[in-house]
Amino acid sequence: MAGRSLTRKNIEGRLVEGAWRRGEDIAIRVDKVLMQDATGVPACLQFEQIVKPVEERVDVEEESRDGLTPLLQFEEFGLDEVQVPFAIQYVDHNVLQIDERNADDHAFLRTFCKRYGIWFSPLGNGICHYQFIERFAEPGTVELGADSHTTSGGAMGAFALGVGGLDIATTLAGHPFWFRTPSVVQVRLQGQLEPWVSAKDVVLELLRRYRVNWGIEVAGAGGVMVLEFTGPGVRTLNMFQRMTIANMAAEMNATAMFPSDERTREFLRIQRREDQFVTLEADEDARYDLSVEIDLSSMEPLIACPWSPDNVVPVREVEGTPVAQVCVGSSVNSGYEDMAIVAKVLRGRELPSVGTPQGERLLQLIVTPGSRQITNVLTRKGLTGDLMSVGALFPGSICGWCVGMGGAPASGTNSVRTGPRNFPGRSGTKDDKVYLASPETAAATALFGRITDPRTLGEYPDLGLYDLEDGDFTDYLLMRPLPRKDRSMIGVIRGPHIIPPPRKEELGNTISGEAVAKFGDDISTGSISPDGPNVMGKRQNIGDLAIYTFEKEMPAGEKGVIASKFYNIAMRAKRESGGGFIFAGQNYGQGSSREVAAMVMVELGIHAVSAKSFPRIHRDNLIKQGILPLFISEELYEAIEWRERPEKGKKQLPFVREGQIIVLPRLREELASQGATVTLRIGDHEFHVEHRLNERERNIILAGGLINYLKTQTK
Ligand code: MIC
Repeated sequence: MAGRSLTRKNIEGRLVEGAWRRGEDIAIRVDKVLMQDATGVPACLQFEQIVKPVEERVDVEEESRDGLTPLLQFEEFGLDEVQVPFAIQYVDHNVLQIDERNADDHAFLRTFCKRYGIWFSPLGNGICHYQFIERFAEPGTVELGADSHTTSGGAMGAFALGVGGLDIATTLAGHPFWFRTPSVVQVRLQGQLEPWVSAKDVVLELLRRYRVNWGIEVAGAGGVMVLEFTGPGVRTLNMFQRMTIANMAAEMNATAMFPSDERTREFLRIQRREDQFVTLEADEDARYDLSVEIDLSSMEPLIACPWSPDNVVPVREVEGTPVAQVCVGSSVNSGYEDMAIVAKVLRGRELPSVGTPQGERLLQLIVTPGSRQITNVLTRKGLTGDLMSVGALFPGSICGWCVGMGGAPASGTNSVRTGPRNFPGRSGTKDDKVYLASPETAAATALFGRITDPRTLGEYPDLGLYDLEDGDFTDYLLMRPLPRKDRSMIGVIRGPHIIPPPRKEELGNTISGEAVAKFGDDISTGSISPDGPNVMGKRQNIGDLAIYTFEKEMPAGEKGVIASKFYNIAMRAKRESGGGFIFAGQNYGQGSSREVAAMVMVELGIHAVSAKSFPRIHRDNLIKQGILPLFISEELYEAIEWRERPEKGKKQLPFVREGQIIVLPRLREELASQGATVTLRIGDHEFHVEHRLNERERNIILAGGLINYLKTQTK
């Protein structure tokens, strides 16, 4: 037998069903689960629906009295605790607390964790992937997270995957995790990075070469692509550098896998967890689906220009571009060295004055270290002080500006950020222009107020050693699971907005409805269900959340007509035509794992989304909510008529002509009989549309979603 990749070894060690055959479904045991607050609330509410629907809302004041009833129901099912060895819930996304919703959600999650045996990391302790790597990730384990950047765990030699909240809920309820046998791509690293060139540049280089839909191209519909890093260059990268690369593998529709070697041991030793170290690497003759090579020594600083992480050019090509804001840290590049380099470059200097459409002002610098532990080390070494005296803002260890939670740049200004995504409007500003770059480039840019190649700064400063002293650890902030016997009196607190999500019914044989929108390529889940405090804070109530669907793409009041809001269009179609159909180009649903981007479709009566391609997570999320993802042909795409063509030079808006009725006349029959296509009619035209669903996925769609499907399995 040919040698095995590290990914394969790891997965085969946990197989419950199926065998490693590319593209075929397998089920594995999961060791560790992580959730964050923004995706965790729907995940926990669905966990309840799986084990037993909680019919009544328990009011905050009634916590202790009503707390017992649902618990007894869980006990009936033998499920009074989660069924994975380790699960943790973080609060790091919905943190602005602009009204009661965020705080009520935090209380719900805290008490839910207490009740069901889940660890809880409170607001301020750290960003999920950073804190998790520091304290919990282990080489050779399988980690699932309700956050697309869970991929960061690949830095530790774990198989780490971002998934939808419902996958998390089913895992917590004791089901194995089903997915396609991955396609494994070897990324062989040679050489060593030159000073001022960083791990961010390595991942930007991958994005520049292979683009955001690489994973879709390599792994196919529903497939998982793993970038497995090998070669002599790997050992030149420390844990935080590996995390940067693994984090942004998500941007290519992939996850990453690094070997567990001396650098891993070093990190675990610093974290006082050296006993969890094991050496792990691929066999020398491991077989890969594809191999690519990067020579670290020949890399130069790169930057992703607006509005896609793969719109990458060398920094020197955009040097001099004026910048009014620099943000460092958050989801990626929030490690010790990432922060230290900015502090060292700016130490004793002043932030520059920059010209903006709103007049002259000081450049704004926002710094978000990945965890309180990292902040403690920076503070002990005087680096937090350096940044503060320059004037940097410290909102805490939160996702913050990366997902539009504050820090929106002023209109018409450029922002350089070390975050992972720069989709249009994600920062919170409609006409934003966000560039993604390394901390080195960000620091040089902050110094001059214009994009600057950091290699012009001279000698690379000594960043000091990353080490930890007793006082740097923050484990005391974590809430550990209570002993089982003490959980019985714990009530789950539900604020007034928290309600169980809607569910679809079993699929009928014929479905029909109206075409409600037609999009171009690369629509992100952040465009489907928007980022930012107002909308992300409403995920505990899908009915409320649905109102904002596609708000960035189909603004309310387009030409002053309120009915052009997507919500109104879809609700009218649901009422008058029995539902809606969405059409789109390539890579529909890229980016965040937020499954609410599929859940709102249930609320809005959407039957199917037909697109040229889908990234894995969003396609999975649609299927699991019972929404049919179809693969549209160019002919069908063209057959859907726009409401009006734009004037020359203007953007095509996704509005379609009203009254285009779509019928899938034999859907149930066709899916059940395992045909490759389903029939779709528009007026007199008939199309045979590919669904690319495997047997399990077909059954989930037939049942009206994963929760219904699981119920049919346990009957
Ligand atoms: C992101 O980077 O887009 C987020 C914010 O972490 C999301 C999570 C979310 O939408 O809640 C993700 O990537 O999954």
